[in-house]
Amino acid sequence: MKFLVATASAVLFTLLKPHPASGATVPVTLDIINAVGAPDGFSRTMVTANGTYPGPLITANKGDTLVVTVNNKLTDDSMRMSTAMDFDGLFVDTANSFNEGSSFVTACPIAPNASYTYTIPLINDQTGTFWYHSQLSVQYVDGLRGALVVYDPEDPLADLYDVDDENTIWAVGDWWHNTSTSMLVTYVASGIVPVSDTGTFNGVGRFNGGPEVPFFVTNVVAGTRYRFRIINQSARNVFTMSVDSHNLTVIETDGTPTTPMTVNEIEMLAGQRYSVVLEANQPVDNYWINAPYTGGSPAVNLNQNATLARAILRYQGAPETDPTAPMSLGPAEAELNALVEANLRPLVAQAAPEPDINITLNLVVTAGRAQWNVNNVSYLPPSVPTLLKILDGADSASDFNVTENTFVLPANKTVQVIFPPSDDDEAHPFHLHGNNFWLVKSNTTDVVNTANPIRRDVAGVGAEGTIVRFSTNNPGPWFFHCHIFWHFQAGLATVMASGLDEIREQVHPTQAWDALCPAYDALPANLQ
Ligand SMILES: [Cu+2]
Repeated sequence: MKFLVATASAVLFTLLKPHPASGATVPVTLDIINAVGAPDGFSRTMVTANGTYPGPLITANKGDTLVVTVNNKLTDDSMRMSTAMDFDGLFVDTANSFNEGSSFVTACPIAPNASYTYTIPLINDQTGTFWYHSQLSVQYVDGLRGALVVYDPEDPLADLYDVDDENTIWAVGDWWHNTSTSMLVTYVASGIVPVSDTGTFNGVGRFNGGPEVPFFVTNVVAGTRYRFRIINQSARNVFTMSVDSHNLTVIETDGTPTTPMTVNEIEMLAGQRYSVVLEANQPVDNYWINAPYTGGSPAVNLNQNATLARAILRYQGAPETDPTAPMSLGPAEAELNALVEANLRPLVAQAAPEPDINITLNLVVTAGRAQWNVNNVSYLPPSVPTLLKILDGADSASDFNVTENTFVLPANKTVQVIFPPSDDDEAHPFHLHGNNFWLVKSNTTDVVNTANPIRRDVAGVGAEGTIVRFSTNNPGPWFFHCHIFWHFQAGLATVMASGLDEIREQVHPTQAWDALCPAYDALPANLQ
């Protein structure tokens, strides 16, 4: 269904909004193929969905069922040949936990020349901005990442914006010229996390000395309000978003409708998402969208120039040229009004329940090595997925390898996880699968807020300490890990496995799921 929208300048244009009926089945086909591309002008072989970086936008409506068929057509064994798909931030019910896509937690990877269909009912009226990426090793570094939006036909904040469509997605991400597999070898040998060459904005970017790849252009019409959905699809980098001369009003945080909060700069950790409303209320012109990033020392990689991570906001009627303003990193100090995570409030206030269980997680790196530890354990993926062990009768923590760092929890309880303050200068974006959490203490504040904390699924863990609470009322083995995938690969992960009896009662995997592990286990190493 198409709506005609009249803007203040009396320009008519069509606004693509999905049909409002919910409960539809949304079929999606992702062909995972190697493709040669040059997002920043440097040509390399990539792992892609349907040949593009980022992959195609997936859209659905509240209450729909996504049916995503992943056809593994990878042929280049200089990178991982198997694959797995995670749909970041979507709630997953217990019965469907086998379709959650986390390698060696809820499923085995998909072998080359094989297919798997992830059937994902969208539950709990969840809406918002999400993304998908490979959840096998650090494979998404090679390009396998894309945006996923669940629209709300009854969005309570719809009055605040006029346009929200496929042209209002801003996906930023870190980009490397080397393959993930070669960089993983270097990381293991050196203990130094690979420093990106480039920051990409909707799949294009520039590096020092590289070609002047045209910046991505977002077209706007004066007098119109846009809902931009910003996704940090990085495996490491922190992006700081701003638009010259424009404010950004946050209305969504990782899928949680948010009490509108107007700022002019937003720092985003890997995996985080925000929707912002931008009103095109400035003189017709070109404006910089600034997306500088941090992630390791630029001295380690001389290609890196964070100032070159940007795009152009172009008003209808402006010349097709770069903005004349200098490239800045964001608002000047005197005008800065940066988002403070601790100040975010959900549109629907909800107190965090009192915890039944407390867990303290201490994150420590093994000095000089590519090894991270949570409470002295460095996570290693098991050969038999956690879920399969549970279905086969695993009942307590001792039924899992120590290196699975699996916390066995009762169903229908509230779990509080305390991350004590650390002396890390790089915050770890901890991400919970299958759920979100109440962020009762953000790393940006000393204050504990249990009355109306924001609910999200990725939050920074660092110098100030972080406290989250989550419910185990949708039991499952849910990955809880750092979204800096280099750290994740180096062991910075746990599994929060709740309600093991409930899992056994409710989870009935398909034959297609049963076939994944035998097929993967039979592969020679270069095809895994
Ligand atoms: Cu980390």
